[in-house]
Amino acid sequence: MDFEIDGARLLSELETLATFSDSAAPAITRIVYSETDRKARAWLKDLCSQSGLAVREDAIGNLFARWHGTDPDAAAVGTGSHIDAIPNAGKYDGTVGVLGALAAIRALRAAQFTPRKSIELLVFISEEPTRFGIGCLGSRLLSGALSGAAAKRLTDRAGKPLEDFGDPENLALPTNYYASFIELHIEQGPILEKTGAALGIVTGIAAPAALRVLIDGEGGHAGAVLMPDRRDALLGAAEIALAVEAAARATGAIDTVATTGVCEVSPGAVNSIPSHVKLEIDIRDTDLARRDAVVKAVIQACETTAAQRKLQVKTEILNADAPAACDPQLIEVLTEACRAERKGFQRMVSRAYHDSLFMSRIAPTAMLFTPCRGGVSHRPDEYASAEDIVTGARTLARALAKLAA
Ligand code: HGY
Ligand code: MN
Ligand code: MN
Repeated sequence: MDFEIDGARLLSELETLATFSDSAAPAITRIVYSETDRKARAWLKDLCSQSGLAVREDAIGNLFARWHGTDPDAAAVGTGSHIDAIPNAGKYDGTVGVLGALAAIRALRAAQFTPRKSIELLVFISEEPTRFGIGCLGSRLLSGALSGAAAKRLTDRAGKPLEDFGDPENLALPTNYYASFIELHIEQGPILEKTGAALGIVTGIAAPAALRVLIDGEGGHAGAVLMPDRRDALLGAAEIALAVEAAARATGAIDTVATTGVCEVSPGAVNSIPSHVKLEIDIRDTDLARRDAVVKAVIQACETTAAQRKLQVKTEILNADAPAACDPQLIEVLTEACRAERKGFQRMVSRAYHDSLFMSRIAPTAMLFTPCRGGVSHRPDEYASAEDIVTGARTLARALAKLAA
């Protein structure tokens, strides 16, 4: 069976979704639970209803859009991704997996395909860590990886608790709610473009960890306090950031990566010695033991810097998750679907994390990648070609048809 993706409609919907942004084009900023995010999700909800899907939303905003199959007792085939975006991001991260899946469902309906198993588009809330410091909040709660009680302790940068946005209790999906789950996503790396493949079949998702480090020094007048008397929190932070880089490089493995992505200095005045710094550090590896060794080395470096510079340094592990292996049968289904597409494809790991990292705990899960130019992502110049996006959506349609038959 061949399926016709309405490419023009898919691309125009991606462009419309990109207009829901709190930064000037081409940069996209769509932080979860912002007014912009709320409007984008309301727009998307309408789009799903107009496409004939039964839409429901859970208490924190995960969106479920279901095409009921002929066998109501059969576990559904799930697909989907996220539409929240970090500050100053691109327009394809997450959105291709949501609107591409909607386009795939429309193509199946247009081809008079009748699913035996229901097909459900799931739009995860809060995949990005921007507001609450932890990624994949929606899928952690849906998979039971994070309890409602633990989620209630999360607050955003303004100190607002997650509960102000919705009750995170009792959101976990029953086991075998999905018979399978496939996420379409841009690669966010350079491999597919380098090898010229149009499609990537993900075999595993790297293990992410995030740390928060709070550094307290003395502060004081930039002119009056002499150098030997200073306890400058920013210099401690600088040493720790360099230790983060050194710890990642020291493993000798190319799959170990670490980034100090957040550095907030206070009081933040040019003539006042930094008294407090907040760092947030992202550490990943495809190998769990290696990743944990880097986390340990970074915590050790914090303690050494604290002692040497007479600073108070508090470290907190925000998350330290296991890697995910994708389901071998689903990898076969995706391989068959890619072959039918008659374009180059290859198997690969995902260094970015995705909601599939947690969906793999409650259902056989796999991911389908499409190339992104120069491997650039989480930047305004993130770009995926119309042709590649349509190829990804059509390949997903094939896989969904096979799984829901
Ligand atoms: O950070 C990540 O890997 C994902 O893009 N949120
Ligand atoms: Mn992202
Ligand atoms: Mn993403």
